[in-house]
Amino acid sequence: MADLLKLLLRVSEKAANVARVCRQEAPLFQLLVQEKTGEDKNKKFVQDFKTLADVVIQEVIRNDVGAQFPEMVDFIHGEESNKFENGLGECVTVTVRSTEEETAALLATVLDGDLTAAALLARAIHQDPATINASTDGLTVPLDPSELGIWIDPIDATSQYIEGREEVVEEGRMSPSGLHCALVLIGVYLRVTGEPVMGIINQPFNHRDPASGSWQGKIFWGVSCRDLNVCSVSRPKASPTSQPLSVVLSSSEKQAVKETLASLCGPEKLMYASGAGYKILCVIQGLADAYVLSEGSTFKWDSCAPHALLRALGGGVVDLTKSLESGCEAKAELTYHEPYSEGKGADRWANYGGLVAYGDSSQLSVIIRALKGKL
Ligand code: 2IP
Ligand code: CA
Repeated sequence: MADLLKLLLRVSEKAANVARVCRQEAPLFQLLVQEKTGEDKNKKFVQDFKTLADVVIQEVIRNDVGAQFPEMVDFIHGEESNKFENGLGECVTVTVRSTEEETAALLATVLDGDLTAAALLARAIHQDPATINASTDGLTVPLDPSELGIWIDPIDATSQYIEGREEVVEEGRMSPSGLHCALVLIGVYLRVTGEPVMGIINQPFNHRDPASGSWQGKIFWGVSCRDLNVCSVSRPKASPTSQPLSVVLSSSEKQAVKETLASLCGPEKLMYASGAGYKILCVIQGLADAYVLSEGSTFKWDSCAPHALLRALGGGVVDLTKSLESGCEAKAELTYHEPYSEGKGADRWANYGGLVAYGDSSQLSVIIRALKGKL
C-alpha cells in the first residue's frame, strides 16, 4: 500500500498548488477576499468563493484517489459538500471532469461566467505537481485499500488562509498565527476499528523561495499500522521530567483550562496558536508537549491525519471527557469510523468530548490528573 501513500503525497501537493494559485493569481485572489453583500451581491455567483476553493481541493483528492483505488470511492469523506446553490436557487454539483476544458466550463457556471477565474482554477486542478519532496523508497505498507477510509480537510485554519498574514517563522519555533497555519490534511483510517493508520499534512505556505519569491510548501507524513511506525519527522525529545510541560491551546479556550494549565506549566510554557491541525503539528514537531481542547469544536477531518503521525511517533490523541471520566487514557484514543449518534449534520463527526494530543503517555497522564474536577 505504499502506492496509496505515494498517491496521497502527490494529490496533497496538487491541493497545495490549488491553495497557492487562489492566493497568487489576482482574479482568484479578488474572489477569495471579497465578500459581497446586499445590492452588490451577484445572485448567479456561488455564495462563497472560499468554500468553492475548499470543495475544488477536496474533489481533486477524491477524483484522483477514486481513479486509482475505485474500492475506496464510497469511503472518502471531507469537510465540504460539493453541491452548490447560487442566489437564484440553482444547484450545481462541482466535480473534476476528464479534461481541463470541461472542468473550466463547469466551474464557470458557479462563477457566473467568469472564464478567467474558471480557467485558472481548472489549470491548477489538472496540472500534475512537478517534484515532491518526500521519499518513501523501499517502504512496504501492510494494508489493503478495501479496509481503508479517508478524511480530508481541504484547508484547515481557513481564516488564516484568507487573512494571509506572512510571519517569519524560525525553524524549530511555533508562530501563533499566519499563513503557515493553513494546512491540507489527508488522514487514512481502518474501516473496522477506526484507527488512524496513515496521514499526510501538506503545508502550502512554509516559506518563500529567496530567488523567485514564490511560496514553497512542506510535506509531513506518517504510517502507523501493526508493527510498522514510520514518520517523516523524527521523534521529538520529551522534555526532561524536571522541566515543566509545554502545552498549546486555542485562544478561545475556557478560562478554567487556561488557569489550571498555567499553574501546571507556568505562563511561559503555555502557548496559543491557530488551526487545530497546526496545533497537533506543533506536538508532532516537539514544539509543544501537548495540545488540549476542552470543546467539541474539532472534527474527524481536523485530527485524523495528524493523529496518524503522532501514533507513528509513539503518541496519540485522546478524547478529553472520556479520559477524565474513565481514568484510563489508553482506552480513550479517538477513532474515525463511527459518527456521534446525538449530533446532527456535521456535528455527527465532531470530536465532541474535546481532545488531548500528546507525544508521551506519561505527560498525558500528568495533564489529565491536573484537569480532573476542573471542567
Ligand atoms: C478549524 C480551524 C480553526 C480551529 C477549529 C477548526 O477548521 O482549524 O482554527 O479553531 O477547531 O475546526 P482554533 O484555531 O480556535 O483552534 P477550518 O478552518 O477548516 O474550519
Ligand atoms: Ca478544519
